[in-house]
Amino acid sequence: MDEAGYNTFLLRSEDVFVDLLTDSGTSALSQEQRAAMELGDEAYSGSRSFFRLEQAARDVFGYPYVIPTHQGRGAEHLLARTLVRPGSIVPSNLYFTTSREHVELAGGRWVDVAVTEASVPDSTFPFKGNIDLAKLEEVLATGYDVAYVRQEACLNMAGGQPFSIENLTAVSELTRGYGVPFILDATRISENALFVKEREPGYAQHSLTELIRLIAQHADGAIFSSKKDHFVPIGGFAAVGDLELARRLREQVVVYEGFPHYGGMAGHDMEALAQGIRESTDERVVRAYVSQARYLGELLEDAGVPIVLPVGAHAVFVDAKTFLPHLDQIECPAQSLAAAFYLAGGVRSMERGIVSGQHGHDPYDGLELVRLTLPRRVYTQEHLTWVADVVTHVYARAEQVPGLRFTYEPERLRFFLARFAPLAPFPELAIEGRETPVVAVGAA
Ligand code: P61
Repeated sequence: MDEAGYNTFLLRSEDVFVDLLTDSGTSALSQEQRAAMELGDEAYSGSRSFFRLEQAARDVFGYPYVIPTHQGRGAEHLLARTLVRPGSIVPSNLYFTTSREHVELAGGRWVDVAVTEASVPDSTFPFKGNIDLAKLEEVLATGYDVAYVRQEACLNMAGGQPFSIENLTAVSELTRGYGVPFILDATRISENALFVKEREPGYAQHSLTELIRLIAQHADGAIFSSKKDHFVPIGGFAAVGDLELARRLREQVVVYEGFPHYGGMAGHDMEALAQGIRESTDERVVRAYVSQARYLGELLEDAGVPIVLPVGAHAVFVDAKTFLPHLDQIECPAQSLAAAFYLAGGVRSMERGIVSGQHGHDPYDGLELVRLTLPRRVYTQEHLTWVADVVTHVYARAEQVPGLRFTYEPERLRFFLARFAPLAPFPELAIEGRETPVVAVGAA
């Protein structure tokens, strides 16, 4: 941790035992995806692989125009350059780091219109991804220049929490009533669809395919980081319903990503993605990884560890403010707790608190979470038991975990590259007397 500046992003993967940093690009490809990759058509333009990708995205989401990008933030970049005018605003549920950054780099301003429950870890409200309609209406009615309204599926920063179709419908009607584009961050749309099926009255009989399409059709377009729901190591896209908007996005893609028939991906990447999009509608596949998160959540809840409720789609989020009550938020409790989990048992997680969320010099008193994120189709139940043991081991020694201070603070998206030093020495945390599970994961 010393070498890595107490930042889990800066660890080498070979020094990690169970890697729950992210579900981004870390899932296992299926044999069908690997097979499809052999068909990659690497033509610069007119690639067959692009047309297969376009067809898969059209079939599943229903948007006619598909603009590929190297990953999600590539699509966010194009969208911001196309729709954000200097001084305009983007109302959204909470925020996502790269999404907000691109809006601001284009001269726009981010406005949070999430429901208040989104920021309350122990609230069991089932739809923390909802937008507060009164807040949104106030923003729309005040006469601001609104670039677009954004709603994120399975809201990452709130703990992977879904919106309801009832709320989505109301947001869509309200936004369109004001003549403003409505754009989804559909990165985790499959899990959102599954939660709707499980939690929202009237949808239990719908297939995941129907629900994904229904959600997508409420918006004018969507951006996707395909590194999550589509199981690919790299890839993303924007998809829209309007030809004029598609043309403007394509004018940007040729500048920043590549020709619109590959957008920063290789032909074989597009093949894996086309197949992954189809797999992302398979309820058995989605249910399998969502229930892994639920399983880990139950182990932690049973041990009394404070976590975000309900357990979300792709991760279990530990509430570091409650876990480490002796630390002030300015001492970066979640960053320090992530370091402690690594020291205790080689478990890599991610800070989602003040280090990720504080904006410029504004004071930050929002969520302070550590995310234990589940790569899809990768880990076994035994790994998750290990993770729960590690977390509960640290919980029993929580009062000894020190705070951190920055020793290097980058100007933008500081959490990726920042370095820290402990404010007091870390205690000896490594779990003694227990063999690590005999499972070689990611062995070179
Ligand atoms: C993640 F620490 N997520 O969750 P890209 N929208 C949404 C995302 O979750 C997302 C992107 C757009 C990551 C990777 C990551 O602060 C961080 O394909 C809802 O990563 O460019 C990415 O998609 C961007 C980790 C990104 C971070 C930013 O782990």
